[in-house]
Amino acid sequence: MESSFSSKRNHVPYICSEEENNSSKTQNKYREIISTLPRDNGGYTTTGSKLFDNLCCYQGFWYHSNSLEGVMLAQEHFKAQPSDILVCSAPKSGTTWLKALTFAIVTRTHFNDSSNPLVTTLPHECLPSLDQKLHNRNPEFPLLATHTPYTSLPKSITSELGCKIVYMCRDPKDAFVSTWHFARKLPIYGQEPISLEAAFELFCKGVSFFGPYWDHVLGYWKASLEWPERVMFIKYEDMMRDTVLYVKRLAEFMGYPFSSEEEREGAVEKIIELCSFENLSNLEVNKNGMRPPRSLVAENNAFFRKGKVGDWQNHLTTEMAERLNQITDQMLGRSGLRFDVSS
Ligand code: PAP
Repeated sequence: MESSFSSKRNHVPYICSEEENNSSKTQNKYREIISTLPRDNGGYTTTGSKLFDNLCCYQGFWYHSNSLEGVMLAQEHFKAQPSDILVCSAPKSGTTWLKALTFAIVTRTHFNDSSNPLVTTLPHECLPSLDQKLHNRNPEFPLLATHTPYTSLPKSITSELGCKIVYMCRDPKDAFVSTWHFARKLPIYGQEPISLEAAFELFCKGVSFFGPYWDHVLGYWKASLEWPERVMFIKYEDMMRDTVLYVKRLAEFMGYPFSSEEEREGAVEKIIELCSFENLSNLEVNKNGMRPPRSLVAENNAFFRKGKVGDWQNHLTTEMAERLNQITDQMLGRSGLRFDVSS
């Protein structure tokens, strides 16, 4: 099912022309670099899953080569504008939710309940992606999204004149379990679905999509401490615990604060309801739709599994959980960032 919003939207190229973007010269340049990158995934070169066996390491992070071309293209050509808002996350950390919330907040005066694109479109398709090869910016809504680690973002974003960034992260145990489930739903890549144990070993060694997970989180965490007015750092667990508070903070940070009148009329609650797991996961487009072929091939329902805090308890042994907690403690060190690793 092609979504109505994505097929009608009128995005303009922001990096380079489509011809240039797709030119075999550009593609070959990046592919040549990618072919030289380390691929030793910590001794697990034959997990049986093409998805995990094709990861390569670039600037200290692990990528599937398809997504890396887009990252490189953005690094070379992307020019941030001060009005841009970049929605960032490590995979499976609440991206879908954060995309829906930011989109609903920014566009709230443009649509009514039934005309909102989120009703007919997977949230991922509502925001142009920085690391997709066809780069474009919606002139009306200045939102862009990426999984790219902070240190590998285009310089025009991280420079002093760059744009605002909102970042969502999640307890690594839940992020891992969510990633493993998702990977099993990508039939196109896998001959054999990867076992939980093999995926766990890789994750602990830092070999995960856009991982090491902890380095991804720390990059944005440190940036949020250094430039709090430019980088907003949110935990999935906090957003779950007090969604009203964090949605208001998010709106304010992005420059779209709710007026007292809007608050009185329940605009915050309406957005929360629209973007809730229950609502989004039950929409026809998210139950039975497919992402367009240019994106990662997945059924839309793969992005909606449980949407709960602490589901790791149903999948990880006590030893596995302790090991991840220890790595998390060690990696976060004295950064000041904590997940509630005792739960
Ligand atoms: P992505 O990085 O591939 O875009 P992302 O959205 O970050 O995926 O992660 C998916 C997780 O968010 C899933 O978690 P689970 O596997 O533990 O269930 C998914 O269920 C959850 N999720 C999706 N939409 C929402 C939502 N509206 N509210 C809360 N959680 C959500």
